[in-house]
This record gives sequence, C-alpha cells and structure tokens, in this order.
Amino acid sequence: MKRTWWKEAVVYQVYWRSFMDSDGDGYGDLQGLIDKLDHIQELGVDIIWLNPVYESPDQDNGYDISDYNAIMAKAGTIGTWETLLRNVHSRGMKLIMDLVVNHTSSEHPWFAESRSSRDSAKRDWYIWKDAKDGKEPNNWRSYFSPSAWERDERTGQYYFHSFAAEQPDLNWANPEVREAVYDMMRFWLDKGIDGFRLDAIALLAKPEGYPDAADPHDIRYLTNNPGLHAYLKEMNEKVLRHYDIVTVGEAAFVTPEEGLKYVGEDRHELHTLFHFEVADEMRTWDMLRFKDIQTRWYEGLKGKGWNSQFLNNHDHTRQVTRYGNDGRYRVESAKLLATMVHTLPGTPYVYQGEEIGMTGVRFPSIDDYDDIAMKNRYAEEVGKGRDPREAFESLLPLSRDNSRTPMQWDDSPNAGFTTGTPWIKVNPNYKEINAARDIARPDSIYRYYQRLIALRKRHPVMVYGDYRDLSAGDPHLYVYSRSLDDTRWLVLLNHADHETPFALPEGYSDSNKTLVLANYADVEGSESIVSATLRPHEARIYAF
Ligand code: TEU
Repeated sequence: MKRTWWKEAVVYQVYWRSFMDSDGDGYGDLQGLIDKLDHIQELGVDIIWLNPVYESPDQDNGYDISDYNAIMAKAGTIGTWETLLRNVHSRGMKLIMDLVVNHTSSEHPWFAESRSSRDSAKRDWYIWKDAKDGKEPNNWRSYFSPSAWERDERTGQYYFHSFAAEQPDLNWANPEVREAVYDMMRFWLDKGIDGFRLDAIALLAKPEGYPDAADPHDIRYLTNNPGLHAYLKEMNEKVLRHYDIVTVGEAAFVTPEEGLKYVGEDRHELHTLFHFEVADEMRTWDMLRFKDIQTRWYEGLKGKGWNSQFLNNHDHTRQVTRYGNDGRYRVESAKLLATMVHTLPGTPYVYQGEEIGMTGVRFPSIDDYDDIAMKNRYAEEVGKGRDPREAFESLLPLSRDNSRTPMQWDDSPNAGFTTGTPWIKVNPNYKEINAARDIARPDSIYRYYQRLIALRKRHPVMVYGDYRDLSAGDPHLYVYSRSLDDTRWLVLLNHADHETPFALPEGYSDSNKTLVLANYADVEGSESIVSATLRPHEARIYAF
C-alpha cells in the first residue's frame, strides 16, 4: 500500500462556533480561529477539519446550507476565510472543509424554486411524493424526527428529509443536481483547500421504490443503498481525482466489507472514512466489543484501504466522559484514550478540547440545550406523554451538545471564549479544565498529546505497522502490537478504574525493551514487565 501524506497526518477538528469568539457576539468565528492557530499548530497536527461555515439559517448548526458559495455572517466573510487558509498554509498545515450535499437548507434558493410548483424546473432536484392513503408516503423515520416526510401545503405533496424538516434531501438520481454539486466542489478546491469531510455520505442513494420499512426505528434502511457507489465514482472521476487532496467520508452503519467499497485504493471513490460502528452498535462502552470492531476493521481494510480513528467529534459526547473516567482518573484516562486512538491503525482525529481533557456536561434544563436532534426527540417523547424530567434525563448522556460547549481557554469569565454571552453555556468546570492551565504544566494532557503526535512523525511503525490484538479476551486490558520491518511496538492499556495484571506475551524479551511513552510519570523503563500490574487507566508503549 502506498505511503501518502494524509495517512501520516493527524487531523484537528474545529467546531468553529465553539472555538473562539473574536467580536463578542457569543459565537466563535473565523477570526477567533486565526487568533488561536498557535494552540493547534503547537500540538503538531497537520490538517484542520473545519465544520460547515457556509451561509445557513443555522437550524442544524451549519449543516443546513442556504448558499454553498458564501460564508455564514456570524463566522465572518470570504475574506476572513481566505486569510484563514493563507495562515493555515503558511504554518505548514492543511485545511479540509465539510461537504454537506445529501441535503440543503429548506431556505436554499434551489428548494424555494423546487417547492414553488409541481412543474418547477427544479422540482426533481428534491424528492417529492404524493400522500399514501392520505398520509406520509411511507413509514420512515428521519434521524431527527418521527417522520422523514414533510407535507408542503402549496403543492399538496410531501418532501423527503433524512434529518430535520429544515434539511430537504437533494435528489442525487438527478444528474443536474450532481453537476451543480461538482461545480460547487471545484469552487472551493480551486481556492486551494486540501480536501473534504463528506457529511452523511452513506445516505445519497435512497431505497428503490421507497417501500415501508420493516422497523422504521432501525434507520439503517437510509444508508448504503444501491447506486451510492456509482455517485461516488462519478464524483471522483469528475472532481476529486483532479486535485491532490484527502477525502474522508462519514459513513454510518457500515461493516468493514462495505467500508472497503468506499475506500479501497482500487475503487477510486474516497480515501478514508469515519465509520460509526462504535457509536451505532455500542450504546454502552464494552472493551471486548471495541477490540473486536478494531480487529475486524484492520483485517477488512488491510493493505487495501485506510481507516480513520476517533472517539469523539461534534456529534458524539466527549471521549473521557463516555469511554473513560472524567472524575478521579480524568487526566490518566484522557491520555490513555489518546494513546489508543493514535496507535491504532488509521489516521487519528483530535476533536477540539479533547487535548485538554474537556468533559461532557449536564445542564439543568432542556432550555440550556441547542441540539435540534435532542430537542426534537425531547418534544416527541413528551408529546407521547413521557414524564418531561425523565425524558430530559434519558437524553442527556448522548446529547450532541456535550461536545459543543465552548472551548475552555482559561479561568476568566466564559473560559476566555467570549466577552459576550456564549451561544451555549460554558461547562462550569472550566476553572479547573482549561488550555492555559494545561499548557503551563509539563505533565498535562496537552503536553502528552504533543509527545504522542511527535512520535508519529518519527516512527512509521505507528502509521504503517501491522496490528495484532494480544488481549482479545480481557475485558479491561487492551494490549496490541504494531510491527514494521524490524521494529515492534507493544501498546499496553488498562481501561479499568482498578489495577489489572499484565503478562508479557510470548516472543517478547523483557531485557530487550525500551519504554517509548507512559501516561504515569514514574514508570522506570528498566523495570521488568514479565508480569506487571497496570494501574487504573495506565497506558504504556514499549519498543522491542
Ligand atoms: O451526522 C450524520 C448523522 O447524524 C449520522 O451519521 C449519525 O451521526 C451516525 O449514524 C452516528 O450515530 C452529520 C453531521 O455530523 C451532523 O452534525 C449533522 O447534524 C448531520 O450529518 C446532518 O447534516
């Protein structure tokens, strides 16, 4: 498999509206991001992934686009954006943008024209169906609402939306739609961006004939339908392959076999993907399940395609809260999870704030939350007669707002994020958890991320090494090897809140090891690990 820059890179995701506010309106913005590029660059990352900044009514925080070629006013101007790109490039980093083309905003001019009449020239740019028996055309749910159909009074038909009613799906079966998307992609690529993160890309093709779903709640029927890969092949042929870029697809509900169809090097579709098997299949954190997922994906893609590794982003709660320990062992746990994400096979992603161990949040009221998915679900549950408090509590752990609270820069008001009123409350733990405090400490999470990322630059085994799980049956201990040429690394991770015994696997000589990194500061590299005890959330990397 060929070696390339994006396989060796580390990506930092910026959810700009929560990153840094430069003008006091309570929203982060592009100038604020420019002002904080040192923080990102000094981590050692290579690529910045910027969540959508295009013009939008902001019903789904920019994932409902009303003008693909303009910058949302609250984020800045096209001029600020171009300054950002110049700064990112002058610092030796790259910028990838979010490509949201499964749907537009209902306020996009394309949709306004499409809904204007049944014989509008753009009617077929979206998906319109007649009622069935006086009701929705079928029983599909959307990701964000009880029905995937919205009735349009003017023309008496329903339009389809995979997400909110404010996000009508584009009809990808229509070549005019595809060509308009390709033109837009060229607009941004010709400005010099270095790639795209392709939003909800598994949803572009819809089930033939729009039949009722056996179980409308098992929303997999919206993903990976026939025709999808023809679209991606065409997108690659007409646009992607003509630029030196990286493309990462967000593909829900894919198996490794299906994932290979997206990223197989002989497929000429995308370069890599975020698969959500952890989030989709594992509602509770189960180490055995996670290890099985990792091994299946490694075997499924090995030598043929490239994976991406992440544990949190703007849609999933903060990793130290969901998969680690955000209390007594927060620092050790944050470092352990980072060690795992950066030493497993695939390109690692850092979501803003995880590099300082930011945690999930529990605000007291539904009114403190913004996430349309959460608020729609809350309204649906309460509408069915569920106790409001109970409904609210049940939605808290997986609310996307857990990851969307403002970046915690320092212990000044609003964590230094804004001089105004933040669009969403700051996590009250910002006085203890903030970048200024972390950067000042040599043993901090931020400093650990710097060391981890620097390792990746020096040791190809972290990028290209073969992977083997050596602890498959252990519910707490995750031990795996990465080997390349005559270099072998052993990664030891104790995911438990208690001590866990470890025995050096067969074939590893205790006298021939070098400690590469440890998240506990007092580990003696020379101490024997023939049989050792790993402390709660202890991580170590040894070279043999
Ligand atoms: O998310 C897509 C999405 O919601 C599903 O893929 C889901 O996240 C996955 O199955 C994991 O359970 C993208 C954006 O990341 C999100 O912020 C937007 O709200 C959504 O698309 C609509 O654009």
